[in-house]
Amino acid sequence: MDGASLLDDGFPAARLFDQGFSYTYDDVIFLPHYIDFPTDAVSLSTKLSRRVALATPCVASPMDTVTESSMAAAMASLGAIGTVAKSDWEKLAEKEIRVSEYMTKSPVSLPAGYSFEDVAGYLAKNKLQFVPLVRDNDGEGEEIVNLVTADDVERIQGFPKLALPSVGSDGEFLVGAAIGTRETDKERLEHLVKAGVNVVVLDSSQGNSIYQIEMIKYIKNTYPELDLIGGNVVTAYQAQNLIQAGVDGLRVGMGSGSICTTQEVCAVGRGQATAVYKVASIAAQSGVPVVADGGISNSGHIVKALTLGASTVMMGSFLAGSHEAPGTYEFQGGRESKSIEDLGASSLQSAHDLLRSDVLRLEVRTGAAQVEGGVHGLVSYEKKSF
Ligand code: CPR
Repeated sequence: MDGASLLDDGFPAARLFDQGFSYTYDDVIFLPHYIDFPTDAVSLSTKLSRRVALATPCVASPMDTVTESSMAAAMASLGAIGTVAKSDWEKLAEKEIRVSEYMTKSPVSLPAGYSFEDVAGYLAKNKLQFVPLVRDNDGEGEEIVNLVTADDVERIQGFPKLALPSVGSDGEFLVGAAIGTRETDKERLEHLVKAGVNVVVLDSSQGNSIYQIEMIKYIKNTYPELDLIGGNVVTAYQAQNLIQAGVDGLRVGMGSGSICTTQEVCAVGRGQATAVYKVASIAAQSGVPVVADGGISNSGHIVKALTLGASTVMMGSFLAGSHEAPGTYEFQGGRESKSIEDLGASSLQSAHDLLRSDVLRLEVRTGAAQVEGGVHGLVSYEKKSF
């Protein structure tokens, strides 16, 4: 064998994913490439959909155990985004009712223009647990625009400074929301648009249906300025149909979610690594960003999803149980982030370019290799996922 053949090491993605196997994130591993830049030159800035840019490629799932306002605000403040299910609103018989009718009066308030630091200082100095922020409503009294609690201050001060926050042209945090494809979802969408939603995600495990395609056409006709993410899809054919209908982003995953039984119950789906690679490959030709939805249980899975062509990862169970998720939680240790530097990529675009030019090489990991790739052989060990 000559030197050139010996150097042709590992599999290009196109070959690896064309062998008839359905690979999960754990099944595959990237071979390290060449680093010619410092760690602080790595940028993870990305697009959630055609017109929504993010500094951090992470999305909180529209699940009632994951994303309500706290999670959406926390994700946006870190440069990522949350997608709310807003299900409590749907249960209200009177949808136009004002939030103020549910509230008790506060003896103190601060002007809405106060900075976070000023509000934090005011709460600490006066030993208060919360304070509403108000603005003058065109001479018709004061309008509450926010409520800051001492818990919010403690949490926000503890956030790592990762990236610029996700803020829209109106100066507010970006937020997404999920809707279905029924007639009632059109009314919900109208309220979401009035409330300032920045991106809408269609919620379906099999998105390639006449119902979704009609909904995509309705939304793009009625709200041409609103970015719309369709899905879920796992094949190039499904993706192509939704792209032709007009989506601005695609959500990928069928049966990969931590609480999803689709593959067992319905016998359809796809390994998430294969699904992300196949869909992202076709979506890239139309400039449609891909959200890799579900199956993330450690930071290596995030790197794999993004390197296989996704522009963002959507996470449910990975975020559930955190301070910002609804409900109660159990603390299991701190969290920190890592980057894609070992692949020799300084940005998501350069990772995708390396993948598609066949420079980046992969291999399938056998069961034994997966055991070796995790911590092993220790008497006791507490697993951390990132
Ligand atoms: P994990 O991040 O928890 O693995 O997966 C989250 C994803 O699982 C969600 O974004 C969604 O696509 C999917 N999912 C959420 N709730 C589900 C139910 Cl009740 N059934 C099937 N899939 C679900």
